[in-house]
Amino acid sequence: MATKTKEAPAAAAADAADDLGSRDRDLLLRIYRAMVLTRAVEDRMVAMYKGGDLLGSLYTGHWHEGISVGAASTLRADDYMAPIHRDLGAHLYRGMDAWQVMASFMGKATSPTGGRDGTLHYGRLDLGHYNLPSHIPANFPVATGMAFAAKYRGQDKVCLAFCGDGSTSRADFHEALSMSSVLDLPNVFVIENNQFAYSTPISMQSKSMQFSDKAKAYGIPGVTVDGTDVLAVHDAVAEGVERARAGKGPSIVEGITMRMHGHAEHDPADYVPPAMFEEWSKKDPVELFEKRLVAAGVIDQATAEDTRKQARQAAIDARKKALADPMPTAENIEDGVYAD
Ligand SMILES: Cc1ncc(C[n+]2csc(CCOP(=O)(O)OP(=O)(O)O)c2C)c(N)n1
Repeated sequence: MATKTKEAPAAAAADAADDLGSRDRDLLLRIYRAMVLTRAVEDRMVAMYKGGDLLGSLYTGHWHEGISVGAASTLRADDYMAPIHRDLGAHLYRGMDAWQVMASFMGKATSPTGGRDGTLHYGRLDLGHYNLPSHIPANFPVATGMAFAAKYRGQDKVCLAFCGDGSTSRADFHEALSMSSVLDLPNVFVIENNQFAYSTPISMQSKSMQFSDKAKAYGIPGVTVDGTDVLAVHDAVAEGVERARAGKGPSIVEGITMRMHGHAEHDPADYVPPAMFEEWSKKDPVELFEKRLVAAGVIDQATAEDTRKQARQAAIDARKKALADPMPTAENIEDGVYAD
């Protein structure tokens, strides 16, 4: 089965003759608000990292908002998701609270794992969000298992899994794809191509022209889209979700973007050529989508400013709550860690 590339040039973002009028307005607004909130929360968390609020390092998804929110916005509430460390947007879109993520990075007792996850590996099983395993992309075989469980139980649920470009070199990626494809499981696998796996550039990671080409090995569809165009991601993933729910098996969607911060906030990313940052700074997915909504008359400038103001306040309030929350105590620190 062929892989294809869907071009969605940034110039289209400001094109007044956009097709936004034919789309669900409420969905567009939900996507926009989630992207703005994600950026505000991550900017706040960077400040928190610098200010010493957090226990460990901080992994962010600047310029990944189009992929994480665009993909998550295709799911039903009862579907499953196996996100990675760049996918705050997917968590927030589907109901995770910003303070819970902050509480996780602080090891607080009120975080979804009660402070037991080593700060980064938060999830919400009640929302269908599987906790990120440390070893990447170990979430892919788990996503395959979740999809298998749904199919076995006769449920029409889909499991959406995310990984980075570097993760596609690992065995678990191929094992998951192999099993999911041969059993026609209801998976969509999203590859977040952000140009680097820690300091390794994509040219040293793969000979494939595009990461979605890896779909060919498994006889499934693979498509590459502009990951800074949230609607291009949404449409490509929606196609995969529809296919998966109809029992036709998995597919791969690659979104191309840039990791605009270091691997984590402790990493100054000196190995990235400055010209690359310069070039990609013109493709901020949040800004591009906002401009597009304003140009098409879906929102006006005042609404955009208000949305950003509210998101900033929500991030400030989330920090206050997370800071005030308690740490686990010596008496209960081992609860939930070991199986009885
Ligand atoms: C098996 C394994 N090896 C190494 C690591 C350390 N590590 C965490 S993220 C990462 C880079 C991942 O790159 P990529 O998959 O491209 O995702 P990105 O972080 O760029 O979004 C590495 C090497 C790990 N978590 N698991």
